[in-house]
Amino acid sequence: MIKHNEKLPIVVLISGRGSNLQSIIDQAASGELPVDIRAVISNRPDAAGLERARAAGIETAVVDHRDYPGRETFDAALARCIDRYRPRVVVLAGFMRILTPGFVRHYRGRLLNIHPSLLPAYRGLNTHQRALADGARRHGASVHFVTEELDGGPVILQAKVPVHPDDTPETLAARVLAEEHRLYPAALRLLAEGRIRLDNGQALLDDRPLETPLQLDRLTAGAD
Ligand code: NHR
Ligand code: GAR
Repeated sequence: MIKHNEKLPIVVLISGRGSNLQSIIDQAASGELPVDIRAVISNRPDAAGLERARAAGIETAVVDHRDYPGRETFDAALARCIDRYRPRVVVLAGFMRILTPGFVRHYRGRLLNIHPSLLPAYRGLNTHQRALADGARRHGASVHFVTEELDGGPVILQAKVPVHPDDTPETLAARVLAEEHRLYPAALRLLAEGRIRLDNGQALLDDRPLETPLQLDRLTAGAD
């Protein structure tokens, strides 16, 4: 295994509140997470997460999708903006625009997303509402490599939460979000340590195929 002692340079893409961004900022600041957040980029000028980045002294940029005639031109501008910061990894944290195949290929193996469901269940939007409507008993969040297939790339790490009989989409979302705030830093640490990579469309952990996603509770229990 290759040891990486350098901090992993990342750019974080957001569209809104930025609470996942905050969890990454906090763990990076405390030294628990060896990443260097080079910039935070939003497609929405009013995203609250931009203020979180500024408060932490991190560079921010806005690439407003409404300024572009279509997805290809928006994605090209977004990629130009990202590449000025030379990140090794691009982190989608509540980023709400579907990305074109060309963009995804440009960052193959270097693009991560956190999705509020136990993938492959509930790809796409409104995941909490759909889990409740189905009477699901377990729900959660997943960190995955982004591929051309929406929410379909290899899953690295998941966290599960119970669904309570009296849950609303809001109470369930809050329970999942609390886990997300532990999940994304844990996944980024594996990447920063050089333990996880994408190879031929498959996630490898310590150079072996990851047959099933890692689970956060087992990871923090200290399997090694
Ligand atoms: N792009 C690709 N190619 N592959 C993925 O897996 C992606 C992606 C872009 C974003 C995040 C994803 C999620 O975690 C993500 C994964 C937005 C939409 C969506 O329908 C769907 C999934 C995700 C993010 N967006 C609408 C659109 O037309 C806009 C919605 C809005 O602006 O509120 O792009 O859930
Ligand atoms: C999170 O729950 C994240 O999983 C989800 O949006 C929320 C963003 O919160 N992402 C998506 O739904 C992507 N389509 P945050 O802005 O506070 O991190």
